[in-house]
Parts: sequence; C-alpha cells; structure tokens
Amino acid sequence: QGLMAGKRGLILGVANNRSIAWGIAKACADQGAELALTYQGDAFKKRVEPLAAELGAHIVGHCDVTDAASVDAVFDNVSKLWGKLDFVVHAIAFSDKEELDGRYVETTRANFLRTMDISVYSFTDIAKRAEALMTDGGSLLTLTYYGAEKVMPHYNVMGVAKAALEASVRYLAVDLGGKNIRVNAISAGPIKTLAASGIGDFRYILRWNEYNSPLKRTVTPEEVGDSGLYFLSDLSRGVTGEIHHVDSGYHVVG
Ligand code: 0WD
Repeated sequence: QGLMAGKRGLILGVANNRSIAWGIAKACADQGAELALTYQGDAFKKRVEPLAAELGAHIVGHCDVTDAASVDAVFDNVSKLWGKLDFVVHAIAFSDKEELDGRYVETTRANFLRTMDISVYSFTDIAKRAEALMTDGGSLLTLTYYGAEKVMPHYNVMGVAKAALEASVRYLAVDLGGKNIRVNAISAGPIKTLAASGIGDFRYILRWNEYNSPLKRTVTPEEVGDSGLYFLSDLSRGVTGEIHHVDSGYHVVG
C-alpha cells in the first residue's frame, strides 16, 4: 500500500547513495512504487546495483543521454518489463568543470552545446519517449537550481542551461497536458553530491545558504525526495508546469 502503490517509474541519475535521485527513489519505494534505475557506464554499475537491490528496483541498463542507442535500449527494456510507465525522474546534468570557474563569457561553443545536450535536451528527449508509455497519464520531474533565476557564483553555463530546462518544463507541460501527463521541476538548494563536487567553493555556498536561508540550514536528498513524492503521486494531480523550490526558503531572500 502507500501513496505510490501500483505506480511504476523510471529514475535516471542515481550515481551513488548521495544522489538527489536516490533520495527520490527511496521516498517512492517507501510508498510502494515499483522502480527501474539506469547507470551511466560500468563505473556506476557497481554502485547502482546494490542500491537497486535495496529497493527491489529493476536495472534497465546503461544510459548515456548523448547516446541515442542506449536511451532506446532503456525504453525498450521498460516497455518489455511493464508495457507502461507512470512516472519518470530526470536528475541528470553535466558541464566541463573548468568552465564553471571564471567568467561565463569564456564558455566555449563545444561545452555550451554539450551542457545543453546533456542537461536540457535530454529531458525533452525522455519526455517524448515516456509519452508513448504513459497511457494512463503520468508525471515527469526534473531537477533545477536557483542559478537559473539569478547569477550564482561558479554556475556559469549551467545557469543558462537550467533556465532553458525550466522553460522546457513549461512547454512540455502544454504539449503533454492533454494526455494528463504532468511536468514539473524541483529547484533544490545546494547538496554535496558528486555533480556538486565540480562546482568551485561549494563548501562556501553551503555555508552561505545555512546562514541566509529562512530555515538556517541546507536541505538533504531525503527532503528533496519527499517533495518529489508529492509531484510523482496523485497528491499533485492538479499541478503542472511548476518550478518548486526545496531550498530551506533561500529563494525568498537570495
Ligand atoms: O546541489 C546540488 N547537488 C544540486 C543539484 C542543486 C540543484 C539541482 N541539482 C541537480 C543537478 O544539476 C542534476 O540535474 O540535480 C540533478 C542531480 O544531481 P546530483 O544528485 O547533485 O548529482 P549526481 O549524484 O552526481 O548525479 C548526477 C548524474 C551524474 O553523475 P556525475 O557525477 O557523473 O555527474 O547525472 C548523470 C550521472 O550519473 N549523468 C548522466 N546520465 C546519463 N547520461 C550523463 C549522461 N551523459 N551525464 C551525467
């Protein structure tokens, strides 16, 4: 039983047990969801396998969003496994960490395009594939950051990418709304994950958020997971196109 009983979801972006996607996966599994996870290359396979086992989740293969064949294979596997899909979590982003330092204006064309491809286009690509399997409606969720709205130190091209990702949420919400597929994003406060290790002065950013956010602390992947549960469950059935901050309230002061 539970809020997610009978729901089947694909979660992309579990790299290890500190990933935001892992916080969301646990919250969904606790409420009775059946899950499918992917891994990015063999290095992550070893980490994701025991995590999947912990939740009784299926592993539906290697997924590198820049490699269409791997994404095709993942959706084929999901289709064979379940024949349908109720929700998808997209917790994927990448940029060359060299270019997250210094000035945004120095961003190269190659890294701009790669950052956009992995961090923005992949969500649209996955939404299109998910649409075909969401025959009873569904919920799509992605992860964004305040650097989309305001200039944040060391975020640079990733801030530009997150702004585009947030706009994608709104366009996808319109495209898919007629099929009762909802599309939302959580704008998470800073959390020490593998991806965050590419961001300079990250400890300082965490401190800054502790001192200045209304709750006087940072958030955890578990807290993002619980908010994710709301978007992925029927509790949020009247909500789409939303960018929801889970950041100890930092956005009201920052
Ligand atoms: O402070 C933070 N950690 C915040 C993260 C604050 C607000 C938002 N976010 C976002 C991130 O931008 C990302 O969209 O949350 C999402 C999840 O990030 P995370 O949980 O912070 O990071 P992590 O555990 O590293 O998972 C991101 C994963 C990758 O890990 P690495 O460490 O390799 O970057 O995204 C996956 C990969 O597993 N990933 C890919 N997956 C498929 N194809 C690809 C790719 N090409 N590139 C990265």
